[in-house]
Amino acid sequence: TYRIEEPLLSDTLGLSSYRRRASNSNKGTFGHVLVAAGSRSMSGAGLLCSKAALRAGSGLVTWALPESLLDGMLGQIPEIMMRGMADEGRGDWGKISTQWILELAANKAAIVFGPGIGRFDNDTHWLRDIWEHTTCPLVLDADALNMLGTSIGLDALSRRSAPVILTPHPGEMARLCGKSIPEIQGDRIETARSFAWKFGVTLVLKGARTVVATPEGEIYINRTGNAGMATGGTGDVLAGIIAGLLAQGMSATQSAALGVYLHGSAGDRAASSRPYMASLIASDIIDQL
Ligand code: B4P
Ligand code: MG
Repeated sequence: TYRIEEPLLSDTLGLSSYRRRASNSNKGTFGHVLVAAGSRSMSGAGLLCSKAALRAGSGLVTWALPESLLDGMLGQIPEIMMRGMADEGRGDWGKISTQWILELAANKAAIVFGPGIGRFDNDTHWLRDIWEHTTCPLVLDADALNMLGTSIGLDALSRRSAPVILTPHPGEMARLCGKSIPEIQGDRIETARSFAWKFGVTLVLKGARTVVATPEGEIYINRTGNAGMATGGTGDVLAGIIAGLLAQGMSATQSAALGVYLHGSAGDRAASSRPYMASLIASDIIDQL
């Protein structure tokens, strides 16, 4: 068991190399993230996730979203590219085509799926298509986690050659592993460790003292962050940060553990710059990255 502290991070998780950028680098050096996120009532999740991936340092970010939301989102973050998917005006992911998403995924260094996508009718095939036909690291969050069991099947997870990082909060973890939230919270480390080990994934069990468990059975416990972060959208920010680190070539373990640490540190800075942490909102975390 490790505690994440600055000296340990510098030595083992690559924080020191992350801080340096070679002077002759270009945006291609730092990878291209595909964010598949947002739906009519939760488009902000895609904005937060995309902006966080950029602030974490990825060279490029493309946000894929239902086409009817595109006009309202254009220009909100001038630095990101957007691609709209034909949605027959529905504003959801029900009409997603395998070919469309695979074309978008083709040249990406990391993909993050799930923030704010909601549930939709044909959600069983497309996640499996992505999982089978793409070769870059995948971050699955929010409703992508809720559809995991029916689309890919947990037992198949370990057969993917590129890394898979799952970022459940305790409620999502309960659905994934069939335990109750009190059972999970009663033994967060063992819950995370056994799931990551059994299914060959990197698991980020969120909440105060987020636990990162690796497929090899290692555990990292985060000490940054605060209760001001218990507010809508902060999980979407974390998923974007982790994908942004993956795109820069960090391993799944580095990206998950360092991402959780940086997310909490930025949250601590955001809280300390306000008289009451209650007023912290997810965008403040991005601003402090
Ligand atoms: P959803 O309605 O699915 O919430 P969401 O859209 O996923 O929100 P978001 O993406 O912003 O936040 P997330 O939790 O992903 O589900 C919320 C429901 O899930 C709750 O009503 C509850 O039933 C259950 N649930 C969630 N968290 C729980 C918990 N800790 N205990 C029991 N039940 C829980 O991401 C939030 C981010 O903020 C994470 O990175 C997290 O680590 C961080 N954070 C939150 N509180 C923190 C704290 N006190 N200290 C440090 N970090 C904290
Ligand atoms: Mg969430």
